[in-house]
Amino acid sequence: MPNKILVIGACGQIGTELTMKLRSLYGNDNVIGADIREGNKELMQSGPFEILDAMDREKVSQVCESQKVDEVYLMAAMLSATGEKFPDKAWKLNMDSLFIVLDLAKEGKIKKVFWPSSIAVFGPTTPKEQTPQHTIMEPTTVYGISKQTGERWCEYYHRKYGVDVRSIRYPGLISWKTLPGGGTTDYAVEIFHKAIKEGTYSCFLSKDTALPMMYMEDAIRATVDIMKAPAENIKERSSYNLSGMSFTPQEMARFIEKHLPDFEITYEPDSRQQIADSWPSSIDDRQARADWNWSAAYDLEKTVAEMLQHLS
Ligand code: AKB
Repeated sequence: MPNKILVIGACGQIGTELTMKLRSLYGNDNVIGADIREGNKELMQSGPFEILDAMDREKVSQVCESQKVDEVYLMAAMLSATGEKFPDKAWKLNMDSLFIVLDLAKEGKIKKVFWPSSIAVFGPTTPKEQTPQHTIMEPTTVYGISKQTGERWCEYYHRKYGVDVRSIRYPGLISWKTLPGGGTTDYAVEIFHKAIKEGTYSCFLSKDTALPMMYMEDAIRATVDIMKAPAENIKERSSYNLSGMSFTPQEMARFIEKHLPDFEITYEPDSRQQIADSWPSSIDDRQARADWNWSAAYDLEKTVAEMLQHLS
């Protein structure tokens, strides 16, 4: 069991729920949330919090040393769609923050690192269906390039310096507690807010764009489980493929209509369509299943029911 955990990017879509889960598992005082801005009330009030820029090497190091942190979850990142608007900033944030944390682990100042990768590491030349763990990876977004590069560096730091770094290639994540920001899969969350408030949604992807997705509860469980697994079980030190469900906007809309019969969806694909077209439709996660017992619990039907119940 870790003594102290630091979650960098604690106020983001994954960070918020991850921090709360880790606090419930390891004790509120043992899980420090950190972000460049404050987050929701529950997160701010339930345990320690630091205002922290993930690119500030000195401050990250000082928080880890002064608080005797032994595990860092680095959740701060600029996602695919925003990254295309600000390529320099995306590259700098995504890479600088990773090196800071990997170096702390290399120097023995922290014991374990979690770093999220993404299905964005794949590109148009990758097999689209049941994308294998090891395959062609030619990402076309800055975000995808930063994640693929990050994966190589994680593997390198493990092999060369023995750093215990663990990683998952998250698909699009669906959650009701915190909104996503700047991703290509964000429609799968926005659709619920609009369906409930306005009864209509204009989707920025075409109706038949199938993408890999996952309900947040599954993603958080996967994150906790991969970090708890014995080190010898983690055979993939770049990042693990992880699959929850795959669906198109039209399929999701049909499930929403079962609960809200008047719901209407229209399709106006924008620049995010090109990004979505370069990503896989479904993911083969057999290695995560074999190595650390991963298995998803939520399908599309269950996810839609949960989202509508919590947001209504
Ligand atoms: C995005 O759409 O950029 C992210 C991701 C798949 O990593 N949700």
